[in-house]
Amino acid sequence: MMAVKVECVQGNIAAQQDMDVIVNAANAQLLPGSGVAGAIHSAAGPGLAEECRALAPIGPGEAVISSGHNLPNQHVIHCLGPVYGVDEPSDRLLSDCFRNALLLADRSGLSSIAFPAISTGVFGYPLRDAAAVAMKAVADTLDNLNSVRLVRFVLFSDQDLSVFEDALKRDPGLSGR
Ligand code: AR6
Repeated sequence: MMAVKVECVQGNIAAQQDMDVIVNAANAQLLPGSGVAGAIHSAAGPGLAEECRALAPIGPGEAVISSGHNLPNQHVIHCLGPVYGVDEPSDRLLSDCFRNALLLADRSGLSSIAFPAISTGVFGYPLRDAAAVAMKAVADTLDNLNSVRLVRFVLFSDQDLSVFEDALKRDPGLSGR
């Protein structure tokens, strides 16, 4: 198994110049929304929403891939996270988002993927719990990756960054990598 690097940075998911694919915290219809989806669609331009029409709707935990349009990235993977306390089991559905996105990127031959903190905005998932789920999902998927070499989590605030860095350090499958 080749090494996969997992890192956390503070920033804007729509401004990751060096990544092959960025992940969208989408809605079921894959329409431009607020937060991550708003930032990605406005940077990508209207061609993204047009392409997405044929890919929608998706269900919680699912991931689909589109081109990146005017983004600096070749592709966007759109994931629908669970609405916390509504789409159950929320932890399983959130974990499916990360696993399905990683496997889709890998099958597409991509080597770097950037994730936002899916479900932790409008969808209400507690950040600390979401961070632990995200890290475990990545750790559990590593053995199945052949082309993905870099997994980056992009957090909007310094506070959110420290929560994700802490979860990365605590995950038994990722710490010490
Ligand atoms: N870059 C990185 N992180 C961001 C950015 C950004 N540009 N903007 C917000 N965040 P959210 P969800 C953080 O609400 O909870 C949308 O309208 C934010 O602080 O974007 O999965 C969709 O259309 C939070 O921690 O996604 C859906 O209807 C995290 O990203 C719904 O909201 C996710 O916040 C999806 O809700």
